[in-house]
Amino acid sequence: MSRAALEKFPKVNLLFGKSPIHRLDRLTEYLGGDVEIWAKREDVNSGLAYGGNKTRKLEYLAADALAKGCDTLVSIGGVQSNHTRQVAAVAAHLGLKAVLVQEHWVEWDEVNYEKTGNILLSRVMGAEVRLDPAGFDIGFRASWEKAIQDVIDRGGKPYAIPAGASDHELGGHGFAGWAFEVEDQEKELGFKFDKTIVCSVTGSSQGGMIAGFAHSNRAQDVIGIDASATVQQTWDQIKRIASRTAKLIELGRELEDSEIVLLDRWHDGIYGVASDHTIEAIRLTASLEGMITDPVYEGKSIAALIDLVKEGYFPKGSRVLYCHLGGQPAINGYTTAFAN
Ligand code: 5PA
Repeated sequence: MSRAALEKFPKVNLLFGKSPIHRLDRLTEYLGGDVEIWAKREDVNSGLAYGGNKTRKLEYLAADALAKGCDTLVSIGGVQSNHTRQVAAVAAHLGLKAVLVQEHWVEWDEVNYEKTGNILLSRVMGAEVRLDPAGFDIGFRASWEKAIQDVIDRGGKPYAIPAGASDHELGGHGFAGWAFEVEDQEKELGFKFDKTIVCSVTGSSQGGMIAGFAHSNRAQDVIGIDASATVQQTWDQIKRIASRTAKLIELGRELEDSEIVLLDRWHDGIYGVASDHTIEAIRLTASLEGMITDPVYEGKSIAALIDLVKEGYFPKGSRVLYCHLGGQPAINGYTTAFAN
């Protein structure tokens, strides 16, 4: 039921196709070989400015924006937001404008933090970038409402996209589709993954997966790794998005709290800054696999995966799917974390 219901929602194609799944052989071997580690790569899902999880979500929001005749995408994130960079790319690709509010979500004292990485790419793509001093919060913000109003005052037609394209009625659709895509790829591979690991902050990557996997009662096998350090707010938002998406794609039942699994040991106590432990996990994965993860999101979820395997969390013989959500451009703002 769910898959057919999802297919009724219009989307614009922004991805290359199915994102690739492959085995991380050397990481698997390094961790003893009892648990097979695989990755599904949203970091290479699109040719639009390095892609990432938002590009998949934006397939649905962009279709809605075009159907409504909007001419400007308005969104919000931190200075090194991957999301706003992907909004800028989608706007450029579709011939729309983009207004991006970039808040001071992270205290990171590095000379080029406000000039390099994601924010540089957004500027290159022609987005209007507005720096704002407000701190980290995944909720709705006055600066974003103001940016929307400014577009109206200028005679434009804004399409409002909340942080991470998450708390929006179409925010969970992209990753509900991701869950169905995994099930198709599992048929090709000839086996099913036992668990999925995914980083969560604004919640619609995990929330969408939960809504998609719930139809085959696999939602609780999605292990969210919080990187917000405002864990309850993220949990609540995942639940809200998963429930809304499940309803829209006609799951036909309510979700249980036990289907929302969010672990809180790897956020390093703060959004946007990585502990030495996280940096070590980033280096380990990069040196064994050539797979790059970032200090804000994916470094924290790969650290969690490594620790969980070491701790024996997954039974012997398990196959674990690490969902790589992108985010590498931000590493350019964190050169001092890798200086020695
Ligand atoms: C982000 C989010 P959700 O926000 O869907 O929970 O995904 C978390 C996440 N990995 C995981 C990467 C690389 C991400 O970029 N990024 C935000 C951004 O502004 O970039 C929304 C916070």
